[in-house]
Amino acid sequence: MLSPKLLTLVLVVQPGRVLLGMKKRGFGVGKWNGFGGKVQPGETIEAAAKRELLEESGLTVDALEKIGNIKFEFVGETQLLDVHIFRADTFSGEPTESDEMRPQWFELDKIPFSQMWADDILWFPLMLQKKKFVGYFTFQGHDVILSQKLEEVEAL
Ligand code: 8OG
Repeated sequence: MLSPKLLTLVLVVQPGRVLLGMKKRGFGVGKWNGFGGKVQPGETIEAAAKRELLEESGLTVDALEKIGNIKFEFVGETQLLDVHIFRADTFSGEPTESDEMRPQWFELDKIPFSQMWADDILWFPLMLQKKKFVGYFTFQGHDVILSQKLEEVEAL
């Protein structure tokens, strides 16, 4: 039996660019990613998304738009990562490096997919077009996708 683990991920998007952070330690180290982490007991998913964004990037947001939900299975591991993905189009504050992440803006035609999780290149185009999606990916290790399902949905 897989035990689900709730995680958040926030992409901050401005006209023509997206903010990513270089993960400095832990799970996904060395990859560019949005900002997020584990939902704590008693916390809503959205509150967790805002907290993790602030902790890792220094940015505060009022409104987050739910944009996707992807579940990740890793062969040989018992946890199923249930990642709730949000997009933020406005924010306050200045991107600031934290212990976990080094933030950097990327122009939309220069997103560093070769240094990101392998699934991201499949759903970033949907996210950037504000299309909602759900997915299920099975990984072998952290770089190889064994099976994938990704579909657009009307609502999450
Ligand atoms: O707290 P921690 O840093 O371990 O949380 C993991 C973060 O990584 C969380 O924001 C969810 C995110 N994440 C995955 N898998 C993937 C993935 O395949 N692509 C992207 N972009 N993010 C992922 O756990």
